[in-house]
Amino acid sequence: MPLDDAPLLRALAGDRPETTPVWFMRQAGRSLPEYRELRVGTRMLDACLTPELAAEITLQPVRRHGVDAGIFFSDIVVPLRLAGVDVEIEPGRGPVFAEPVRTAADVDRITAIDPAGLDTTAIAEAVRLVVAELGDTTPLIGFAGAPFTLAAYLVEGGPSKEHLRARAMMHTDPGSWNRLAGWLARISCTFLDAQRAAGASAVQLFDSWAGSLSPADYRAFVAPHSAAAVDGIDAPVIHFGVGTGPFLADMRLHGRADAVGVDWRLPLDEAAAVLGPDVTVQGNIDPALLSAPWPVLEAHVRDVLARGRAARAHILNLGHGVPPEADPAVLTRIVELVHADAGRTVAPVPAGAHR
Ligand code: 1CP
Repeated sequence: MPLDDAPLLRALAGDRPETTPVWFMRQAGRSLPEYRELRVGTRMLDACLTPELAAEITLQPVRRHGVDAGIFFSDIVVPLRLAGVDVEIEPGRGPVFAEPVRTAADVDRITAIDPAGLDTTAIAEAVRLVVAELGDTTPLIGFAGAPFTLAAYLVEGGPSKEHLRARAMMHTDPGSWNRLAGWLARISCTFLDAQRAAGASAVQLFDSWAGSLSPADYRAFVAPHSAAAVDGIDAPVIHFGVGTGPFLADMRLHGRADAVGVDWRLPLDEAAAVLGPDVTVQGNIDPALLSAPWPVLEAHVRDVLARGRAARAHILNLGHGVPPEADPAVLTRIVELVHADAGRTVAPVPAGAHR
């Protein structure tokens, strides 16, 4: 079977394969005992930049769960590390920058680095190892952080709740904001390009924190830079954010996104009604329900599948990443349930019919 016939790629092209493709954001890592074992003694970013290790961690959830895609094991800040920016990932916390980028002079300094000069050798090698192992049945999804989500860490210096400093910069110094976000778009584009060139079949742009923005700020200060991050990437694009309901249609990036990822707050039939007939939806099992009794979770998964039929095509996923404490056996059981569901034979449900 040529890789183009893989359910994930068919769904991204707008088709409805026999079974709904399923994968999980953050399926690699944290929740898997075999991951925790491999990671002992290796810092997160060092693991990302060791090709054999990154490849093996990428493959672990594919083998264990039988998901329809691998997601490359890396992090949104890896290309910044490759650019020479002083960043570490602190266990239990997340990305931390030694020098936050807050002033016009800080922006000048960081944007003087040429994104085209990044050494992506280790990334390309890891992707090649994964793709060779996955063969022509399971596609690999490459990914990058969207400029706003990267800026949310870079301007603050680390994780924050409301990303106030990045959002303030848009209004206090729009020139600096646009230079920074434009540079981050080129950094992420270089990262995506390296993964695509080495064999990734599709890419996902993570704008995890976009939901902290107003629709007006999203449109004016963020969407153009996100579109630039995927500009020229010759592969289907999935665009994901959390809490983006108020500006979901903008997440299509004027047609550049082949699929839009929806979080657990918005039922997929309602999302499909907003997104229209030209885009695939991805989502949106509530990660909180992974710990619910199986009959409760099963009913929820079936409801997500039914509502997903309102869209042109559906990729089943969680509404956000796998929580670290999730039981991996539950994820495997979801994959089995989705693969046993003969989605194609069921007529599409009109938007809103479930309410
Ligand atoms: O020591 C560890 O194991 C660190 C935990 C960890 C892991 C496993 C981090 C730190 N990043 C990752 C891998 C990772 N990050 C992947 C590949 C694995 C997979 O998806 O299967 C991906 C796609 C990411 C992307 C990423 N990093 C996002 C977007 C996705 C999302 O969950 O919204 C974000 C926001 C980050 C930043 C980040 N990196 C790590 C953490 C703990 C965080 C979040 C920090 C915060 O809460 O702000």
